[in-house]
Amino acid sequence: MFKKILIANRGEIALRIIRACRELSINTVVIHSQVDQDSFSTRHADESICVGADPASESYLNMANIISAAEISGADAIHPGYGFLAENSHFAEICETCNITFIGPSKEAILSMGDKARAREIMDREGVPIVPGSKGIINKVERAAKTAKKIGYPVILKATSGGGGKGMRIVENEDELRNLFTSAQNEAKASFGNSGLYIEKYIKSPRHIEFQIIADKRGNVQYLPERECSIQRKHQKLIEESPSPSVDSKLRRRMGKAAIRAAKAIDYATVGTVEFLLDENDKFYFMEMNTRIQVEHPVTEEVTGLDLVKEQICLAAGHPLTPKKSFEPRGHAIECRINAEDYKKDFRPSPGIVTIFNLPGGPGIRNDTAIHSGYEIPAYYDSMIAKIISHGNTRKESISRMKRALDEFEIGGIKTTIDFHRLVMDNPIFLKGKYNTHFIEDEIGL
Ligand code: MV4
Repeated sequence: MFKKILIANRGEIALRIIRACRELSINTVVIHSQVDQDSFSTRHADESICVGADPASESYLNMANIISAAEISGADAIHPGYGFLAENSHFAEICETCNITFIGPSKEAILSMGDKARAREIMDREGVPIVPGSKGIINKVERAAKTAKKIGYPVILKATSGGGGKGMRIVENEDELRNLFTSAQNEAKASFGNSGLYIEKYIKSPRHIEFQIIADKRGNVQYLPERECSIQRKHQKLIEESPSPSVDSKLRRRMGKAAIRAAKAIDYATVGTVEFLLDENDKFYFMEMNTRIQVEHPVTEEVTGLDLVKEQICLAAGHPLTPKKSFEPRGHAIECRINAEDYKKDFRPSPGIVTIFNLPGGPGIRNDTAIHSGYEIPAYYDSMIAKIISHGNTRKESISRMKRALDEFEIGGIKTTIDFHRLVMDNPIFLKGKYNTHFIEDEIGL
């Protein structure tokens, strides 16, 4: 097992990893930027090292300084968390070269899942359902038009180095395709350094259902109950829940087995997430695979009793997957991401000093946060300041606990999305559980 882990991240996920290390009796060293000098994660780690100035490019993305911090502190592993370098195959390779374990999958797995067109081809070869579309990259508009005609409009153009919704275009007909294709290539080149595009049939009103995977370094893979992540705005997830109100045990087993095939196709190890689109006829299609621990992992922990970060660390250290029965979820969990944003003003960021910060608690409530009263929210990083997770025996109980928690949660000095979440918890469509990825624009009108 590792003796010392360097946490190459900040905020709530850095604190979350420190907590897991503490329970495993592993020493921790956390890196930070200048502005994060006195953050909760630096206070709770055994050591902290400043790796650069506030902009992420000079600190949390500064690979050379992070590796130096690992060498200086004698860390034998690095946990990247999510975001920043978590899915950077070059960083994983540098760790390997320096004999520091990267707590995640192999650099090859990160690379292949980072190339979305290649990921589709791998999944198709392994019998994982994919959306009808192009075989690999399409470079010429003529070929794009031919493929689109074959699968039928509307289609969706996607950047192979994009993901998470970036670089996507929905196309209704051939004229639009001919007008959009080149600009989509140029935008992909400008945004991701790779102009490669692929085409898929556009699935109308899909749900975003994702499966947590845990896998050891000996080829054993387990799926855990799904997470419903359809409540998103501009491809930013806002609310997640497990299990999905749309998935019954039979569909769970079918999708879970497909997720295992996906992981085995790339010799996946540690923890990862296979994202699917679920259409209105309960057909599901591989969308993407995320090769990191995700923001929303707590809802899976609440319905399985697992500590996914401890699992991830033990699996990265080469421990075997302790064989588990196929998981049916235990009760129901919901997560609301609380952001420092003014949702009445198009969710614009609301940085500043938090004057009041009283967290909710009581039965079935967990909060994952790294801020406190008096904390100044820096403008350099993402706006999420806390996650509130509720758990209950039923979805109804989980919702009632989330409502209570949101009413208890007091934050002063900045605008937050607490009241937005409170709105959703009262929304009839949400309460029925029959919602899709258009929920925010169609039902909340934001
Ligand atoms: C799609 C789609 C419909 N049809 N692909 C969005 C982010 C990236 N994960 C893929 N996404 C989508 N891909 C096909 N063929 C609709 C979306 C989509 C979406 C998917 C999941 C959750 C929220 C979404 C919001 C808008 C579009």
